[in-house]
Amino acid sequence: MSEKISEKSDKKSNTATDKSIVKTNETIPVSKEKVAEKTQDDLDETAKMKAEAERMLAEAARAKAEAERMLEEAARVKAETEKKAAKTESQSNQKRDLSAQKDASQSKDVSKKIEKTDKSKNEANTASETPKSGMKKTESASKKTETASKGSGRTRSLNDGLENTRSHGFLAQIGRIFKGELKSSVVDELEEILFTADIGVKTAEHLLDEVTENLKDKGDGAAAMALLRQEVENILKSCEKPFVIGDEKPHVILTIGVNGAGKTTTLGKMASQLTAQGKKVLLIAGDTFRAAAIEQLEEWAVRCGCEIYRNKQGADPSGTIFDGIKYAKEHGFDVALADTAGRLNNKKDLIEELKKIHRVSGKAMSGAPHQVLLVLDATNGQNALAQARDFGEAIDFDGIILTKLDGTAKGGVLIGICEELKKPVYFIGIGEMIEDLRKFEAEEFVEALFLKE
Ligand SMILES: Nc1nc2c(ncn2[C@@H]2O[C@H](COP(=O)(O)OP(=O)(O)O)[C@@H](O)[C@H]2O)c(=O)[nH]1
Ligand SMILES: [Mg+2]
Repeated sequence: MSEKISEKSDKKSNTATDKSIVKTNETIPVSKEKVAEKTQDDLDETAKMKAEAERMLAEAARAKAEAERMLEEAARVKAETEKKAAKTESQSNQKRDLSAQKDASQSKDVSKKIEKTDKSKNEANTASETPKSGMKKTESASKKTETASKGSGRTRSLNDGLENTRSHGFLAQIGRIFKGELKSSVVDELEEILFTADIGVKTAEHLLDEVTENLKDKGDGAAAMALLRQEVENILKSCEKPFVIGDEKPHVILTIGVNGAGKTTTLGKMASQLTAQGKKVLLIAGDTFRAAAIEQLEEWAVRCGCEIYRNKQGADPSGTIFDGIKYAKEHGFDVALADTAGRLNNKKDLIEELKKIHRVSGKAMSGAPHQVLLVLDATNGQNALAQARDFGEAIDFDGIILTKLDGTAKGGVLIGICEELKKPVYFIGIGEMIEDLRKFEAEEFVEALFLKE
């Protein structure tokens, strides 16, 4: 009988009844192997479930990145539409401002106006020299900008981004001495403002020459301001050029610039924008100097849902970029964006390293890098110009990106950069968001710079 039951129990599968389980328990000593087999099965099953869970997690991360990318794209399209509407609004505001200005200059209350001009000049000096006391003014000024440009999307942001430069930069000072009845000392004052601005001597001379004649002959501040605006626009237009990604696969872009200029952030923003345009983008972590720099770029790769080619900290930057370009070539990437370090032991080492990276890129792919972009920090003012000269002597860069225009009154440095370097300015940075990296458009920039509040 027990034999029979045992036989029956062997034949039975996992669906055995309680009774058969009892019987099986009785035969435990002979089924050790089976227990081991079952344990192995359980382990396999757990491993399978773990792999599945990991796959689902990865899938969720990909979906999240895609959703973020789509949100950013939607924001970009929205901003673009709003920009068009804002442009129309700004043009009609400008017309209104011009006629208001004309009325004001015809007013007979001359002494009152001179007093007002002097008062606002003093206020401006205090604001730009002592940040603490200037704080209040900046706050109220930015409130004004907010109201003035409410509802104008992309243009509002550019207006906001240039608020500091507009309110406290050299153009604001010139605006004040040109307002109303002109003082006899206006030319001297103009000269002083221009030569102490962040535009460099050459540009200061150029602007002074253009405007002085008008002041001397006609004594017309509004006309002189209009002339200055036109001249600034001419200079800026000379460095406006479309940013084009060539057909090479990959089109390799190398960024250079001092530490902290904004290279890594700018590359992350560019990668996001290009990915949103449907390009297959590879970020190459060529700044192997600091682990944080690699991690920073990695975060951007996650944000934009693009790939990153990285090496360990301390690895040879040229080798890393060489391998990265090869990888991009082999895997059909449209664009490869290579980051570099901005600080090595000294300036000479840095320049030598960049030259080597340049050479080695050409070995990884003939013609690479297809563009070298110099990233400059606007808050450095005249120093940004000096850096551009230094880098330019070592590497023939193709274009400029000027970052951090939002955090400075020295945005006028862009005029000096254009006039002196004669290189295209492709992008400007006015904040830390992806859409804060903007294509540089001279007309829009001048509009925001000369906006009346
Ligand atoms: N406000 C502002 N900050 C910026 C801009 N571009 C970069 N930054 C910040 O500047 C700092 C240095 O940037 P990073 O990309 O690390 O510079 P890198 O050393 O040249 O790679 C970071 O905190 C960035 O977030 C910008 O256009 N506006
Ligand atoms: Mg960096």
